[in-house]
Amino acid sequence: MKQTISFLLIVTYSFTAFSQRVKHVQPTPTASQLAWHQMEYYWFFHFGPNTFTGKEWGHGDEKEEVFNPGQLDCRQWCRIAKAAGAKGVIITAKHHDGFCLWPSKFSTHTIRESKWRNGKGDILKELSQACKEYGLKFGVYLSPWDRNHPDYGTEKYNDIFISMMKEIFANYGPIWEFWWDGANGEGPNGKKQVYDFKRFEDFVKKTSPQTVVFSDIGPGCRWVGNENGFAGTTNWNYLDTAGFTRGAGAPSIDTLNTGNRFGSTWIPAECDVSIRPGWFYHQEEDSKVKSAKELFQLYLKSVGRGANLLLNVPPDGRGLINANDSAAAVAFRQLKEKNFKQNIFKQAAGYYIQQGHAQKISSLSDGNPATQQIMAGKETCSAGVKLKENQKVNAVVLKESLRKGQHCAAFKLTLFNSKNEMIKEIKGTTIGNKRILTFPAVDINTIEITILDQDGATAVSEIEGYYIEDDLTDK
Ligand code: FUL
Repeated sequence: MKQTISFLLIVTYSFTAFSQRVKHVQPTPTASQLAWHQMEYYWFFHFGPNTFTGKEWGHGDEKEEVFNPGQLDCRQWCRIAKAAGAKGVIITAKHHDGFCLWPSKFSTHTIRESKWRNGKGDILKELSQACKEYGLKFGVYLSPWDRNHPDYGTEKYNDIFISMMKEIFANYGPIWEFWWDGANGEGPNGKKQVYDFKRFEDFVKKTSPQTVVFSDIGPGCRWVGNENGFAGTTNWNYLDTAGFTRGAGAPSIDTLNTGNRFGSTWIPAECDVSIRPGWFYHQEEDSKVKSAKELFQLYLKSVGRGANLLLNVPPDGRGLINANDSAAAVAFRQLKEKNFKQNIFKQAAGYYIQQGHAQKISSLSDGNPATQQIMAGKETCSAGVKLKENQKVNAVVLKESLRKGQHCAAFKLTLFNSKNEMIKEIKGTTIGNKRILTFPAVDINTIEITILDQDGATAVSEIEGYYIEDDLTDK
């Protein structure tokens, strides 16, 4: 009898421990993904034959000689990207037309076949070097869809794709992010390709494990489900990928936009959007470049919702960034820096209240991402930052430390004035790397967060308050 009881106890204990473990296991980011979150904002360069033919999707039969950027200067691209506050760049090494911006041995449709620099030029080389000079991360977009390659639509093309990646990693690395576009149509012979993505993934993992691979379903980061630059106001860094494929078989647009709360893999969202209507440069769009204020709105809807912003700024037919684009992008940086320069709550007194018990803390206002406040319960704990006097505030920035996962599912912000009167309450769902909330300006001295729902315990690393130009608040 005694033996049966202890057996039962052991079984019950083990089962409980096991189910608790199962319940609490949440994916966490890799070191490269954590570093990727810190990148926040970087540039896309769409460049190739389309720049010269006016197309967005080249057919792959464009003559190589159309490609001739007489004044090409990758240092100019990087100088402007840097001046505009971007932390890295990603270049279309090969778009759907199959034209390679490096002299690949595995294609006869490359810059080597063009007249540009007598076929001796190499844009990946020039750009990767310029990135090193300007302290920018270097990333590569390589379209699996290829409307030129004669082997497209056959198993041999999978070998070709691997060989091209091999060339790129060997000659132009380190590659910080690698982009596989989900678009997949027919090749020159009318055939569609069955991609061996498992092999592609294994190849990158083995060759360059620190590279973050973008696609509809990662594995490094995911497409956000639209090309307007908006992440969901709920934005989980988790995604379920089982049963899904890239392209037509990807999760729904909504799922890509918000992620899956209980998703089994860490695959954060990246918002790709162009500064112009098209991805490639077209002169007739020179007057349609997004303004600094529009870019600021995009920033609020991407980085301000915990995603990264990949802004496309396409070089023109001279091989230079157009003056309209650089003016708007640099003005955006200035707007961003000016308006988020002064966290009014920096060094403010901080507190944490757990079931009525209050304690002083400094982690939420010390400007140090390494210090955090762990929010121990749902609706039972709050944390705040408090000034002596009221200040005008119309933007709050929350930061969640992601090292141990993303936890907050719903929160409430309560804003008080120095008479301890409640002035405003704002509800939100996820926080993630950064959550920016804007609202009509109020005079307050306290910002308090209460976690309404969470999985695990949210680690809030900062609560910041700003007064930004009124017409910059979220539209
Ligand atoms: C899409 C492509 O079809 C567009 O041309 C562009 O490259 C965009 C970033 O991705 O899927």
